Amino acid sequence: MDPVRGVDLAFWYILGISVLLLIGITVVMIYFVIRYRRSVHPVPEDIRDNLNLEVVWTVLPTLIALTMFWVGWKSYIGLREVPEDAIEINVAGQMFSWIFMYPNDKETEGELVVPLGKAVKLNIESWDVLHSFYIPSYRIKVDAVRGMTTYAWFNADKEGEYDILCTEYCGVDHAYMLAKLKIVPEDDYLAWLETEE
Ligand SMILES: [Cu+2]
Repeated sequence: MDPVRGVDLAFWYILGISVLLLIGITVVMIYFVIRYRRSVHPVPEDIRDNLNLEVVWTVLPTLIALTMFWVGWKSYIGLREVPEDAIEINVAGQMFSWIFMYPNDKETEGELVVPLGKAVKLNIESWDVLHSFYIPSYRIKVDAVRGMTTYAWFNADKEGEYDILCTEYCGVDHAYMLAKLKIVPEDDYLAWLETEE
């Protein structure tokens, strides 16, 4: 499944179930408060053991939690399985900017340009402390760790400009560690790739 759709599906599924439970529990709670108020039921009754009820309230939430896990797991797999035809760009985080390195050794700072309609794999590293590479529009957020290469990928399916942020507090200018993702037609990308900065 497309990663953006997968992540959104997991989000809305879990949020939907949470809202249903909130409404259900609140309605039952209000009903019980009124129905069993002290003026009507002054003496509480001690009720013990109801096997059927206990089985239901154990099995049902377990099944619901497992479906949440399944939806989340499917979306996670979508984020980790990179299409084979993806183009690869290396990314380095440093205090306080993102550096992008292209296959032809072109290097940019604060600007990631990719061709429209391609899957893009980003190999992410850090040159100093912990950073975290974040593109909200494509639902990817992966730590940049010194001495270790992590990765993320996205489907550049819509032309435009998108925000890139660092989302791991990395020092005084962390908040300014911003970059732009630009998705442009492939011809523009190839021409851009050959220009000198
Ligand atoms: Cu940072």
